[in-house]
Amino acid sequence: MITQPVTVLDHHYQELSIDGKDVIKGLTEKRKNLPPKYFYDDPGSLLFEKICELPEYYPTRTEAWILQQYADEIVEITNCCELIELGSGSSTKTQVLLDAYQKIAKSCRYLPIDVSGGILKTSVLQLQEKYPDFAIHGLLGTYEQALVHLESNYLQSRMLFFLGSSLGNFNPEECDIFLNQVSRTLQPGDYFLLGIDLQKPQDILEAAYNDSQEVTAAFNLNMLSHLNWRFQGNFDINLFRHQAVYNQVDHQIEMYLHCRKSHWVNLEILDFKVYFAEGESILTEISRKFDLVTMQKQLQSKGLNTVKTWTDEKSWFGLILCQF
Ligand code: AVI
Repeated sequence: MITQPVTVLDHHYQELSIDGKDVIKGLTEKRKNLPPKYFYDDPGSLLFEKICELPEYYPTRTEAWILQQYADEIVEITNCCELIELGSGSSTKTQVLLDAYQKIAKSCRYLPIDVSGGILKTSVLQLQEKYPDFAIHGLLGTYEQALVHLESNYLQSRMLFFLGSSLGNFNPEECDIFLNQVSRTLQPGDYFLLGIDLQKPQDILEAAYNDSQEVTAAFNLNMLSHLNWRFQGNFDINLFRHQAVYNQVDHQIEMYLHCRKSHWVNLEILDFKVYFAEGESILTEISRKFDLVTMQKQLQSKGLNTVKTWTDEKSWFGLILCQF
């Protein structure tokens, strides 16, 4: 019997989540903004992979280093049967954990979850070949859909993990909702492994999001090309300029597209026209930078108690393992 490597969590997902209402809403607000999910069309996903390799963009390699150092210890502590990864992407970093699980010859179930069907399917097929003793099955959907699905499909002891500091792209309210949902998918004794980017000097943060090769600029501007393609728009990317600034009060990087010259933009499929004044900005992403102790307290308020934390030598990135 050939089983499908990926389960689509909501067959209407594509139509439902990209009806563009959020674009209209964001661009009609006083401080214009766009949801970061529009970064990730195919070219955007490729640009993000390139960002992860940039010399200035430390989070990916720092988290990978921590995982390499401590994967055996994580496996020894958790020793669970079902590994679930939210926002798995290419699952590259995860393989360090899967290797460590394989060493203790445990037959695990690995469920990678992503919104991007292409990358999910490819990585599931590759992983099935690499780890023939593991049951590997992808779930295609949003975090929210996946967490609802997991809540009502509990099989065995779990470790849920959310790496790459993707939590930082949620505002505090979204973060709270997300963590509530996470704890609803866990049973007493289950684990949650969270990777978070930590607060550090402004110059290091701003360099990571304003890289010298301008890959992050291309990634940010690509959002407008994506909207053009999806909604038959006429954004001219030459009329916008990328900038990322660190907001020291809210401890977050804010990525903007600044308009160089006043003009109108039309998104035909949405039947929507919007005016940009010269100097006006669109906020396309926040990337929050956390304090390890404060985050542990927030997790604890959701019943997620820290078992152990790990960081790198400079304390730039943190991994928190908690138990429900
Ligand atoms: C996906 N996310 C955790 C990245 C970040 O650092 O907030 C997205 C990113 N934006 C610009 N560079 C990377």
